[in-house]
Amino acid sequence: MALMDIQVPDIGDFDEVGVIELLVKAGDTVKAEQSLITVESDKASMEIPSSHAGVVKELRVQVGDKVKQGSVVLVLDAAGAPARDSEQKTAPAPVEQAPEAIKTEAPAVVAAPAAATPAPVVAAAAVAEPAHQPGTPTGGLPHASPSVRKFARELGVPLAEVQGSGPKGRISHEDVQAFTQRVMTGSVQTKAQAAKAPAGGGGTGVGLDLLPWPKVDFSKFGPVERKELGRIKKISGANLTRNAVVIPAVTNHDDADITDLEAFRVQLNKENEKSGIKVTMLAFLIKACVAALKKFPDFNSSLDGDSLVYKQYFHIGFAADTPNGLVVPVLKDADKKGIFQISQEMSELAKKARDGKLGPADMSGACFTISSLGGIGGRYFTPIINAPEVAILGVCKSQMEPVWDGKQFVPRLMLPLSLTWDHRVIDGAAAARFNVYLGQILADYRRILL
Ligand code: CAO
Repeated sequence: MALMDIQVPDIGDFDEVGVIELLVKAGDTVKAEQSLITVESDKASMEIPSSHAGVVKELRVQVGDKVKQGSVVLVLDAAGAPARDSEQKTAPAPVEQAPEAIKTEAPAVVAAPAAATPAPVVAAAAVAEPAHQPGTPTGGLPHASPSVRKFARELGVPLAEVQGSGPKGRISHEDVQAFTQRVMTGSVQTKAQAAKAPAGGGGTGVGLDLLPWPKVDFSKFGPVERKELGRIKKISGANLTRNAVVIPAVTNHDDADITDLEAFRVQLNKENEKSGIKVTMLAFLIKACVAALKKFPDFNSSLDGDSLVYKQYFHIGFAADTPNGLVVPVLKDADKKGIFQISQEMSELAKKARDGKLGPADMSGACFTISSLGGIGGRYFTPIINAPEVAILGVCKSQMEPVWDGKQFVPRLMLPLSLTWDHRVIDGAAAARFNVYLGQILADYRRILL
């Protein structure tokens, strides 16, 4: 047995470099000049070749280690291996260099090894030649030049899964690009993606590979003040983000003619002035939504894995704006309550919300949510679904509009409706029907009896 330390040769301008890839493992048979590890400085990466042929006895470096000239890469049993031609000296093969690095000297040519590093000898200026020739597989590594390997590493492409189009299956830059394109379009899955994909097949596992959040020093542009987000904003923010990202949500906009309903509401409030209960448009909307949920039960369901859970109860959440942030109290069993009771309970819940006194029971169990900005203004908006509900109705301020009645334009009070729905559960046609039905009830409330 002729054990020898294989050391990092002279690597030119670079003092210390990081190990980013191990190309061999203990037990591998390596040839002279075969690449052993890849190292990377801030300017370039290069492969460190073996000065001798033999069998790897022990690796002395790991990914993440810092190495420099003379660091022992591995212990090699060179017994019986043909000695390397002493004239054919081994240089680290640069993988890719940043422009500044190219301007600097290539790794220096050293004629003789330093005393402390007898084994490897560095020779020849840096060249972009691959460390491995096509057709010379190295310990099971795919055939690819160092620059192609670096390119694949940067993209996170598993090179072993790329089909090479070159001689003897050599992988080119174009092969890596084509593979990446196929993965991004979903026509191919990497093994890692396939392993992560849910049972039953769905999903490409591409994931949200988002850019980091922009970090801006705003004080550079003018005076600023920093305030911590409130507790409600922190909690609702996390929920809203999940719901916005996970749910394939679509919003249908429509208008409902509430001319007669508003007149009825005003009349009711006049008649019942002394009761102290103010009937709101939202109460009528809640009742109308219950009727629509009964007619279109998919809207009163929740996704649970591959199943839909259909609720036999009708609890309606309504978004309430409070000084501390947005909360959603839930009006329970709306199907069993009349307009007066709904108006009264809503006003109590809204007060509790503003006073910050809602308990968890007041805010749980909703089947469907209404978010009304009608008291404020605006035309349409795209509310975010309150998971695990599958739809939400956004309502804006009603206004008089000229509506064509077949003969003439007549002034009608029109209520803008924005229905956001989960496309995994509901189709566009069903959403349009839901909105149309809602509009019909609001235009003629007698239809709720049908
Ligand atoms: N069109 C025109 N006027 C409307 C209207 C509509 N769609 N809805 C309400 N109004 C009127 C009311 O009639 C009332 O008028 P009067 O004072 O003359 O009677 C006035 O606007 C104020 O109503 P309100 O908003 O206080 O009452 P409400 O029952 O409509 O709503 C509540 C109650 C709790 C939903 C509401 O106060 C609220 O908090 N809304 C904001 C919801 C929200 O923030 N949604 C966004 C969520 S996404 O961030």
